[in-house]
Amino acid sequence: MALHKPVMTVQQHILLEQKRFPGASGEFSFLLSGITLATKMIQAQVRRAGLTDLLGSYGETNVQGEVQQKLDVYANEALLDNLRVRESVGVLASEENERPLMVHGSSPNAKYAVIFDPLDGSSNIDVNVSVGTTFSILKRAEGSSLDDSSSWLLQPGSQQVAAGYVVYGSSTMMVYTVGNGVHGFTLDPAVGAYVLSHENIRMPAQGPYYSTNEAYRDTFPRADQEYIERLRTGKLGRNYSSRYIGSMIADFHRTLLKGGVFLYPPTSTSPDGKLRLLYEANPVAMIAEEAGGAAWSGSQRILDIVPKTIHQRTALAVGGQVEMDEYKRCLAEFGEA
Ligand code: AHM
Ligand code: MG
Repeated sequence: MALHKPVMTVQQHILLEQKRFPGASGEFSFLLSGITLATKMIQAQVRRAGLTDLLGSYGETNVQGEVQQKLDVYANEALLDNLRVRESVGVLASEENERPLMVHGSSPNAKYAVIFDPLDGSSNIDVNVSVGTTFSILKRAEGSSLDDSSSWLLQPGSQQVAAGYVVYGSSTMMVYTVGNGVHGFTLDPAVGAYVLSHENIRMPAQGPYYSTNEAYRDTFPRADQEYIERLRTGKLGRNYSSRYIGSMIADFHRTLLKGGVFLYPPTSTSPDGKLRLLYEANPVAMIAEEAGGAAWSGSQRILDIVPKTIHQRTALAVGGQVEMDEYKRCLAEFGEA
């Protein structure tokens, strides 16, 4: 009887996926290994957060005007340090940094821009609630200037060549897509490797939960208020229950696996929505669509939005087919805002 069970690590998986691209040289898998390594470092600190001196605020505010947690800063540095040494990376853009970093931007070998939110939901960290890292990878547009970071970054999400996230929850899990399905890998802490645990994830067409910050409901646009009312009152043929963690990645991860809808509409305090298009909405939108779901802002498909600035915000509704069809119906009936 064989005692050893073969496993598929995320690195093996990426190498197999890469073979689908003609002329692939291995540089893309090396780039992604920077993300897997950095997120293992981040999870090690997250797991020990109460024991080390890494809890609490760092004493500065970031470009979004939010108080930076020490772990935000640690996570940002871990990603920047591990990615800037990959020669295929030309630009790094982090939610925590005002300006993107040109790393090998003028090298002809630099092809990719990596965009990330190092620690999403970090205000939850002190109370042991799940947080996450998101990433989105764009390829430098053909003919675009090597030294101008905007031409690398201000592309619609439909141009992403890969996207994913890591959720630091009851286990650490990485979910990613290169446009060929969505795959989930659980970190085996004893071995230190992300191991394939959720192959070809499909979002249920209809799920049991809706997820939004109901405290702001009275200030949502009319279409969103009506939509929530329909979910609550059985108009979609089932009685929805509500779940809201306040960590987008944790809320989205549940929505991806169990189905339903997550929404963060415009509110009186965040009239353009709170979430960031490049760091948060684009990666989850690509994953949702690849898994059979959809993602919309108040007026259009998230992946069609052409960004004007790297830190721009957007309204976001992301979920399964049945929920999102009804969402679009509400937008058509009640207008977007
Ligand atoms: P962050 O990137 O500064 O951590 O903020 C984003 C977080 C999301 O994870 C979450 O969906 C949202 O903020 C929660 O906001 P609210 O507390 O307004 O419901
Ligand atoms: Mg954040």
